[in-house]
Amino acid sequence: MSDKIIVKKPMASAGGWGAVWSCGQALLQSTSIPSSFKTVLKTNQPDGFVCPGCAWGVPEEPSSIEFCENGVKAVAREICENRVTEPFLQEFTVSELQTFSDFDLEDQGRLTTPLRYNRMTDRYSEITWAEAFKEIGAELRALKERKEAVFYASGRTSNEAAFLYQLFGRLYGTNNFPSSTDMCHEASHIALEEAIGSSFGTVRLEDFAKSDAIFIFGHNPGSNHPRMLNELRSANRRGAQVVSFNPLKECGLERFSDPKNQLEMMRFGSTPIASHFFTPKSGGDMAAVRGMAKAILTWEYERILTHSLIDRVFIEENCNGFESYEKAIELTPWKDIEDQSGLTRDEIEQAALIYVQADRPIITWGTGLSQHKHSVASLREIMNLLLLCGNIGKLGAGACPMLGHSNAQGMRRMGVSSSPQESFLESLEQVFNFEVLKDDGAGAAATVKLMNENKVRIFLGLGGNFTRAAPDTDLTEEAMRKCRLTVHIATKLNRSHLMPGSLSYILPCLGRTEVDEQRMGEQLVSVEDLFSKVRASYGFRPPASESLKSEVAIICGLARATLGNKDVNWSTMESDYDHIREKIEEVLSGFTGFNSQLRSPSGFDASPRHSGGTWATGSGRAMFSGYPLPLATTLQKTAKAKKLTFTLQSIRSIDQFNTSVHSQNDRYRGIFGGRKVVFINPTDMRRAGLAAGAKVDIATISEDGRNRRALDFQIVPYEIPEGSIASYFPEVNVLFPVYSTGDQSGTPTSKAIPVVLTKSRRRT
Ligand SMILES: Nc1nc2c(c(=O)[nH]1)N[C@H]1C(S)=C(S)[C@@H](COP(=O)(O)OP(=O)(O)OC[C@H]3O[C@@H](n4cnc5c(=O)[nH]c(N)nc54)[C@H](O)[C@@H]3O)O[C@H]1N2
Ligand SMILES: Nc1nc2c(c(=O)[nH]1)N[C@H]1C(S)=C(S)[C@@H](COP(=O)(O)OP(=O)(O)OC[C@H]3O[C@@H](n4cnc5c(=O)[nH]c(N)nc54)[C@H](O)[C@@H]3O)O[C@H]1N2
Ligand SMILES: [Mo]
Repeated sequence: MSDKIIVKKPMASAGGWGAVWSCGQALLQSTSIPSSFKTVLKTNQPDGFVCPGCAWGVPEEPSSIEFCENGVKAVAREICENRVTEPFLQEFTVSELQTFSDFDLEDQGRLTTPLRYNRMTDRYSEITWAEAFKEIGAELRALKERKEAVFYASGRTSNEAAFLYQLFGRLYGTNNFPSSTDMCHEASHIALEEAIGSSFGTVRLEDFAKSDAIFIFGHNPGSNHPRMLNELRSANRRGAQVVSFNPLKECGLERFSDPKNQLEMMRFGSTPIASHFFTPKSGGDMAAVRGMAKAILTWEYERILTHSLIDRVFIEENCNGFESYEKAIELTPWKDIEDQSGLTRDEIEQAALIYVQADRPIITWGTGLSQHKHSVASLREIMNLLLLCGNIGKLGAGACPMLGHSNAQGMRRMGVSSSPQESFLESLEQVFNFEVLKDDGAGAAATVKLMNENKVRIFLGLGGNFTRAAPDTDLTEEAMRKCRLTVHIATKLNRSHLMPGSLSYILPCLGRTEVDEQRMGEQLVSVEDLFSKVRASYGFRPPASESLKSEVAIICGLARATLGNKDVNWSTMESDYDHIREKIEEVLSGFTGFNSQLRSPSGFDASPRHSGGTWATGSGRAMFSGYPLPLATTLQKTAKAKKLTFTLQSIRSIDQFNTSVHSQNDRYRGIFGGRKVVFINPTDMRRAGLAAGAKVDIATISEDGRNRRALDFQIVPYEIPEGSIASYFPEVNVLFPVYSTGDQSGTPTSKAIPVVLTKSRRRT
């Protein structure tokens, strides 16, 4: 069989009939058509469930279609008909299952009963819930050094489960709560908290309709937040500017054909989205944004216009640190700005002009900004630019980190973090009357290191796929296997489950679409979107199996078996989730009347909109920063001189949700039948003597002497800046060194590592 990947022209327009067809395909493969249609129509409806896809919001008055292609795929995979059965588990050893592709593992369908790993037979087999809880509880109790346990969580989990999970962990005595956020937007939370005293974005969904300039830094809404394209389309139609900063000209930012717009669909029409495309070098955004501010301040000093371009009153009344920021800008020469950003002064001034001419600019950003070494500094620079013109706390303007998982924001607010706010911990102590560990625990990358050094002995995973999502796949897999105990709460089989510690369990849980029946009746859970809106999620489908438990019930079962019902009555919490929400209300401000507010059809805001005046920073004022530009935008400064050396970034396709890969295609980028590709600039190809379709091996320029290689990737000529290459996550995670993390954030630098390409030796 040929392993040639078919490469076509990238698409210019996102959405359209392609999206409709793709939804249809996903549903056809899931379960009976009427049932799956009925389910999909419940997505993001007031009486339905919150989409388990991305964290984009839902309007106050939702239409009957509030889902996108990604949501349909996520739902279709949850409601599939396949089940992991005992005969299947007896047929294959775990070593044999490791040879399955990620797709085939998930394709076995829903997990239905608790499973225990047997080292002698190298197989998982069914056990009862009582056995699972008892045995895991005993192991947890037996661990003397409680900090040797980590509680990992993925941002899909509900607020209720997240809150109980961290409460269980902290009562147990650990401070290690690594999460998907550590690999995603941790830098955003830190930068926002430092700048304005709140870890979350300042924009509300309604602001998009009022904004007159939307700046999109380092994310790809066409693939990753498709419902955002509706807002961008309306923005374009009313004459607002949409400005993209991205090394790649991503399809959805060029044009969008709205599947909900009958006329556009009938005519095969589409609407242009971005008015301007700036293509910075990888990691060059901080320089570009500084350049924008430098242009604005230069015009201001030269009094080019009669009115002030910056908001002096806002700065005076609200901010600290303006002088050192001004100084940092003055000390940054245009040459450095141009070199590092890869943009000309002309281009940067053009962007600056759009920014200052706008009354209500929004700046959004994605992992293209949050997964670099200097991410926190870059994001502070964006916050500087917003503060400079008083654009925080204004309707239609502000900062908007494009969080990924549907409850990434809520999960962090609920305290699933290895470095939560001190005020949160103090509040938790008071409400539950116990002493909480105050020092920071290990994030995701640090967890891998600690597991490898045998300093973490127990890994609990609330969803997610840690060994595929984390960097350094081989090292992470080894690390997981070194644990004494690994426990995964999951809906479907994935590769992390196949790296068992000495003892290992898989605990199957309900998905979002399913009815959650507890002692006091049917339960609802809550989820917070990236606009700080908290909404209720009601499951309505019969569970995939009668023996499934909810995430909340599993956490309560584990906690009870480990700690008993003494400090917290886990049984009461489990019986009626209103009791959990009562406690959340006591711990967190912003959740007053949680239970009643949650039942209002449009939900409620978890944090009030900034209105200036008081800021929850240490100084009580919003803070400018004055970081110097980074010396280099990848870790290996010396690397760029060499001929076949590139900065590698990892990206997603429309047909995956993180480590769940739905198909081998990326129709937007014209890739069919495989994902092992390297997108590369044609000039670089010529220089390196590489032809389109050639196979290359990618090797990391490692700093620790470890060999990191990914073999047989196909060369695809692409519009990408020279010196940068791109490939798909998670296939290339084997190349990303666990030591290469963001300053302050600890986030793996998934958007920039130095690598070398060599022609593959294997004949194709
Ligand atoms: N279909 C789908 N939807 C998803 C997900 C998924 O896997 N699939 N994942 C969800 C999750 S958890 C998340 S966090 C979000 C992720 O959403 P995104 O942040 O959009 O994620 P990526 O696909 O990794 O895309 C990163 C983008 O940043 C650009 N980029 C890379 N480096 C730089 C840089 O230095 N500067 C600039 N300006 N741009 C850069 C890349 O070219 C790419 O367009 O999506 C969520 N939604
Ligand atoms: N190189 C590179 N690495 C990256 C990134 C990158 O851009 N490049 N992105 C990073 C980002 S942004 C993120 S957010 C992380 C994602 O890291 P994770 O959140 O750990 O990964 P996911 O792939 O989202 O997790 C998928 C698994 O979740 C389980 N699951 C699905 N639904 C449910 C449910 O309802 N309950 C439970 N308990 N389990 C469920 C299924 O078993 C499924 O296999 O990866 C990070 N890793
Ligand atoms: Mo993410």
